[in-house]
Amino acid sequence: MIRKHKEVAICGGLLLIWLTLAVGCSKKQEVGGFGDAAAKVYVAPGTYDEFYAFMSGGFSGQVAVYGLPSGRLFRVIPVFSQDPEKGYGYSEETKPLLNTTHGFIPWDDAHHPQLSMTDGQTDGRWLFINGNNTPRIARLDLTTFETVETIEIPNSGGNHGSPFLTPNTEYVVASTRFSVPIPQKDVPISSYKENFKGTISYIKVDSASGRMKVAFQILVPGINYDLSRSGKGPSYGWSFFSSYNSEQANTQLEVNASQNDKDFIAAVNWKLAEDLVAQGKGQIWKSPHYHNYMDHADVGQSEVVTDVPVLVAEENPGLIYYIPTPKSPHGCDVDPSGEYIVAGGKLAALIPVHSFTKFQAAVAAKEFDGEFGGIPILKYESVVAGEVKEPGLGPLHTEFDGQGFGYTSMFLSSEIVKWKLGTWEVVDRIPTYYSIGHLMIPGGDTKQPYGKYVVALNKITKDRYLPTGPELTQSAQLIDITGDKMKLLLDFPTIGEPHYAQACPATLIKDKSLRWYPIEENKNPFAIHAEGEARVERDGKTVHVYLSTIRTHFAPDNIEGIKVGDKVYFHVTNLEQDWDVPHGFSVMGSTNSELLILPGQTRTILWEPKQPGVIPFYCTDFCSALHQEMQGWIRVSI
Ligand code: RUQ
Ligand code: CUA
Repeated sequence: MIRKHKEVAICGGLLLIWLTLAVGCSKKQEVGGFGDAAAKVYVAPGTYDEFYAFMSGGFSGQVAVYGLPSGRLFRVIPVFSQDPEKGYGYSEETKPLLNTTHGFIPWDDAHHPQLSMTDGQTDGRWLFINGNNTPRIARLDLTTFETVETIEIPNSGGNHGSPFLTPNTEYVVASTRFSVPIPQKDVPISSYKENFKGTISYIKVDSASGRMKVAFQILVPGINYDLSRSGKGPSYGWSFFSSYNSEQANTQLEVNASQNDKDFIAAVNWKLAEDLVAQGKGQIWKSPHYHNYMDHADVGQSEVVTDVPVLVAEENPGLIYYIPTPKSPHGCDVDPSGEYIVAGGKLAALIPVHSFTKFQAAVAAKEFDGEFGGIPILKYESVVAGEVKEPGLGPLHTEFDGQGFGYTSMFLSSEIVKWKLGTWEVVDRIPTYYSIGHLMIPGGDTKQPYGKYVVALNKITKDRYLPTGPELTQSAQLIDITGDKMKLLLDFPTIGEPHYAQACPATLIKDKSLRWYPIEENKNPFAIHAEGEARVERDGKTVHVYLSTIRTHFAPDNIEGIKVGDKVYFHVTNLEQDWDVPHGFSVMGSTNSELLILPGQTRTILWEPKQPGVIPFYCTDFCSALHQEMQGWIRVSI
């Protein structure tokens, strides 16, 4: 399939490139010749995968959990999107997680999963992921694989550079992809240069509970802050953000934001920022934002937080430096030692690698090359450690194997290049099918990567799978990196659009997995703890049905006395105390979704009967041989 012109859009950037080249889709791979690949990905029935992989669903607003090396999909976890399969975002308990200052928002664009870390290593406790559209960060609990918290990021236009972590999960960061007037005001769009700003936010994570709180924000010049990594080892205390549109263009960015030879990596001294805020140097801004969390009773709560300390970058010398970086950099990655900062200049013909040691020396010697928005720009030559020459086209993201090599995804030339840290020479390359965005090595952003595989996360899969109409699946490709030459092992489809993914050894998570919620600890105010407590209570036009489920019946299963116009809340408690025995609940004609109630849990759904009659309800999850019998009726009268 040769195409003369191929229009490609880079996610995360706003770039359209007309390529008069037959890259990507033209180089269909030979079939066969995979040697022992099948054996390497075969996980025999009844045995486990070595790694959990958490892949973002992109515009599905979800996270998908896969096993590696098999590529088997285990679970889809709803985060920013309502999910009728699980009743997430439909049940009264989970609806608060989707509250924002813009109202109830049942969707977002989830890009970058990030596993919590202790001392720069994955600890298997939580997974964070950003919502790009209505700026939010979510936290998932890896004992339950459920979303337990969301926080809105105030003073932000597009939360892309997020939620990258500091090495002990002290903070998750969030940076503005789209500069906007901050605080918001009604101004001409053409006044971008005077009025538009960005923010870089640090969200404190409580080390015991995981609870998030916006600790402070830094008001920065109005350019697009794209991706980030934190320093570690010698660079601990700093974080690095790629940026583009240093042209500050407000129209036709594909041309106008691609003028400058170099944009910046912003190096932020977050330890200093912490001190400045502690000294009261932050201005307290009134910036209302929602903080939503599942409380001790597993019931969602929303609170509005208003006060946010804001540091103005240009008023606080030493807080931020700009490192010139070619050209419209996208990825920004720090190697395991913490010495090297690698940028993916998506329009650059090379991969620039900065040195933290040189950066510090350049700052001390004031080797500046002017300033931008009051922030000193360092000299490129003073900071750059080396350049990976002729890597291919469209470098985006880099991960590390812990053996001294970097692996960079090349969007335009659809390949992964492997290069050596220190000598910067390209040592291997492998085609991907097609248009790779992110790539992921288990632990590839940590101090000690687990290595073994690199997973390519591809945007386009033309001719790789059975066709499914105009939209084809997106996909991941598993590549063996244990030898000198990378070897393709497996293709597998993914949900939504996988931007980033992270993986860790299954042993960090699997033995902590919760099997059921202990019923004696169920503090939901509408929970019942035994079938004898099941009942119907009326309070004016509101009816509370305290319903229990256990194999294989509901109690009560004959409900009378409901009237047209009532608001009926079904509070369904699953009394099972056994692994993998959820029950479902649905009512004919419900305008809401079903409920899926995990063992020991209570979930509530609202039903508003519109006409008289006798309405059936039933269990939607095949729970035993008598699942078909698990049903009941509700009589509705005028
Ligand atoms: S971004 S590749 Cu958020 Cu690179 Cu998608
Ligand atoms: Cu309970 Cu089917």
